[in-house]
Amino acid sequence: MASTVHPIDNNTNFTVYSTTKAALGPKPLFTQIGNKFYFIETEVKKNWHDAYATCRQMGAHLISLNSADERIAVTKFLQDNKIDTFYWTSGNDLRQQGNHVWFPTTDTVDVDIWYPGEPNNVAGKEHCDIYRYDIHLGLNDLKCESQERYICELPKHVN
Ligand SMILES: [Ca+2]
Repeated sequence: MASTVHPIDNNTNFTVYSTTKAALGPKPLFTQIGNKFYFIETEVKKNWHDAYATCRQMGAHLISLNSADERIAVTKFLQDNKIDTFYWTSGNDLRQQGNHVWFPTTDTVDVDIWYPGEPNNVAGKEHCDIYRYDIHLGLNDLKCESQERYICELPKHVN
Protein backbone atom coordinates (compact mmCIF):
# COMPACT_ATOMS: atom_id res chain seq x y z
CA MET A 1 0.00 0.00 0.00
CA ALA A 2 2.61 2.46 -1.09
CA SER A 3 1.39 5.99 -0.63
CA THR A 4 1.91 8.87 -2.94
CA VAL A 5 3.94 11.47 -1.14
CA HIS A 6 3.52 15.17 -1.65
CA PRO A 7 6.11 17.78 -0.76
CA ILE A 8 4.19 20.29 1.36
CA ASP A 9 6.82 22.42 3.01
CA ASN A 10 10.23 23.35 1.71
CA ASN A 11 10.65 26.19 4.17
CA THR A 12 12.92 24.21 6.49
CA ASN A 13 16.42 22.91 6.30
CA PHE A 14 14.94 19.71 4.96
CA THR A 15 11.93 18.95 2.79
CA VAL A 16 8.79 17.85 4.57
CA TYR A 17 6.23 15.54 3.01
CA SER A 18 2.77 14.28 3.84
CA THR A 19 0.95 11.15 2.71
CA THR A 20 -2.12 13.19 1.82
CA LYS A 21 -2.63 16.73 0.71
CA ALA A 22 -5.22 17.10 3.45
CA ALA A 23 -3.06 15.70 6.21
CA LEU A 24 -4.34 15.13 9.74
CA GLY A 25 -4.05 18.79 10.61
CA PRO A 26 -0.50 20.06 10.29
CA LYS A 27 0.71 16.51 10.86
CA PRO A 28 1.77 13.95 9.83
CA LEU A 29 4.85 15.35 8.21
CA PHE A 30 7.27 13.00 6.62
CA THR A 31 10.92 13.84 6.22
CA GLN A 32 13.11 12.33 3.57
CA ILE A 33 16.22 10.68 4.99
CA GLY A 34 18.30 8.72 2.52
CA ASN A 35 15.83 7.16 0.11
CA LYS A 36 12.89 6.80 2.49
CA PHE A 37 10.33 8.98 4.24
CA TYR A 38 9.98 9.11 8.01
CA PHE A 39 7.70 10.69 10.59
CA ILE A 40 9.62 11.49 13.76
CA GLU A 41 7.38 12.13 16.77
CA THR A 42 9.21 14.63 18.91
CA GLU A 43 6.45 15.59 21.34
CA VAL A 44 3.83 12.96 22.17
CA LYS A 45 4.91 9.75 23.88
CA LYS A 46 2.88 6.58 23.39
CA ASN A 47 3.09 2.93 24.32
CA TRP A 48 4.34 0.63 21.56
CA HIS A 49 0.90 -0.53 20.48
CA ASP A 50 -0.51 2.98 20.20
CA ALA A 51 2.61 4.14 18.36
CA TYR A 52 2.17 1.23 15.98
CA ALA A 53 -1.49 2.13 15.41
CA THR A 54 -0.64 5.78 14.82
CA CYS A 55 1.88 4.86 12.15
CA ARG A 56 -0.69 2.61 10.47
CA GLN A 57 -3.19 5.49 10.42
CA MET A 58 -0.61 7.43 8.41
CA GLY A 59 -0.19 4.58 5.94
CA ALA A 60 3.19 3.87 7.49
CA HIS A 61 4.79 1.40 9.89
CA LEU A 62 7.03 1.80 12.88
CA ILE A 63 10.59 2.11 11.65
CA SER A 64 12.59 -1.02 10.86
CA LEU A 65 16.33 -0.39 11.11
CA ASN A 66 17.12 -3.35 8.94
CA SER A 67 20.07 -2.04 6.98
CA ALA A 68 23.31 -0.44 8.09
CA ASP A 69 22.86 2.41 5.60
CA GLU A 70 19.44 3.22 7.02
CA ARG A 71 20.67 3.10 10.61
CA ILE A 72 23.55 5.43 9.82
CA ALA A 73 21.38 7.89 7.90
CA VAL A 74 18.62 8.05 10.51
CA THR A 75 21.05 8.32 13.41
CA LYS A 76 22.94 11.14 11.71
CA PHE A 77 19.68 12.98 11.06
CA LEU A 78 18.61 12.65 14.71
CA GLN A 79 22.01 13.84 15.92
CA ASP A 80 22.30 16.71 13.41
CA ASN A 81 18.85 17.99 14.33
CA LYS A 82 19.39 17.50 18.06
CA ILE A 83 16.37 15.24 18.34
CA ASP A 84 15.89 13.09 21.44
CA THR A 85 17.50 9.74 21.73
CA PHE A 86 14.81 7.10 22.48
CA TYR A 87 12.37 5.93 19.79
CA TRP A 88 10.13 2.92 19.36
CA THR A 89 10.95 0.77 16.36
CA SER A 90 8.92 -2.06 14.86
CA GLY A 91 11.22 -4.61 16.52
CA ASN A 92 9.54 -6.98 18.97
CA ASP A 93 9.44 -10.56 20.23
CA LEU A 94 5.71 -10.60 20.94
CA ARG A 95 5.13 -13.64 18.77
CA GLN A 96 8.00 -15.76 20.07
CA GLN A 97 9.92 -14.93 23.23
CA GLY A 98 13.57 -14.18 22.50
CA ASN A 99 13.13 -14.07 18.72
CA HIS A 100 13.18 -10.35 17.93
CA VAL A 101 11.90 -9.50 14.46
CA TRP A 102 11.03 -6.40 12.49
CA PHE A 103 7.39 -5.87 11.64
CA PRO A 104 5.75 -6.47 9.22
CA THR A 105 8.61 -8.19 7.40
CA THR A 106 9.41 -10.59 10.29
CA ASP A 107 13.08 -10.27 9.31
CA THR A 108 15.30 -11.14 12.25
CA VAL A 109 16.82 -8.19 14.12
CA ASP A 110 20.56 -8.25 13.46
CA VAL A 111 22.52 -9.45 16.47
CA ASP A 112 25.03 -6.64 16.07
CA ILE A 113 22.64 -3.72 16.52
CA TRP A 114 21.69 -4.29 20.16
CA TYR A 115 22.74 -1.77 22.76
CA PRO A 116 25.44 -3.29 25.01
CA GLY A 117 23.85 -5.80 27.40
CA GLU A 118 20.57 -5.98 25.48
CA PRO A 119 18.18 -7.60 24.91
CA ASN A 120 17.94 -8.54 28.59
CA ASN A 121 14.15 -8.99 28.96
CA VAL A 122 14.08 -7.56 32.50
CA ALA A 123 11.60 -9.44 34.71
CA GLY A 124 10.48 -11.31 31.61
CA LYS A 125 8.43 -8.29 30.55
CA GLU A 126 10.43 -6.59 27.79
CA HIS A 127 9.13 -7.40 24.33
CA CYS A 128 9.19 -4.16 22.31
CA ASP A 129 12.37 -2.66 20.95
CA ILE A 130 13.45 0.94 21.27
CA TYR A 131 16.32 2.55 19.43
CA ARG A 132 18.61 4.70 21.48
CA TYR A 133 21.81 6.54 20.86
CA ASP A 134 23.67 8.22 23.66
CA ILE A 135 26.92 6.70 24.88
CA HIS A 136 26.45 3.80 22.51
CA LEU A 137 23.76 3.22 19.96
CA GLY A 138 21.53 0.26 19.46
CA LEU A 139 18.28 -1.45 20.35
CA ASN A 140 16.96 -2.13 23.83
CA ASP A 141 13.99 -4.34 24.60
CA LEU A 142 11.53 -2.49 26.86
CA LYS A 143 8.09 -3.08 28.31
CA CYS A 144 5.61 -2.39 25.50
CA GLU A 145 3.61 -0.24 27.93
CA SER A 146 6.43 2.27 28.27
CA GLN A 147 5.54 5.72 26.99
CA GLU A 148 8.07 6.70 24.38
CA ARG A 149 8.51 8.70 21.22
CA TYR A 150 8.48 6.82 17.95
CA ILE A 151 9.44 6.94 14.28
CA CYS A 152 7.20 5.83 11.43
CA GLU A 153 8.50 4.98 7.98
CA LEU A 154 6.59 5.01 4.73
CA PRO A 155 6.79 1.87 2.63
CA LYS A 156 7.53 3.90 -0.50
CA HIS A 157 11.12 4.34 -1.62
CA VAL A 158 12.28 7.42 -3.46
CA ASN A 159 13.44 6.52 -6.90
CA1 LIG B 1 16.14 -4.28 27.98
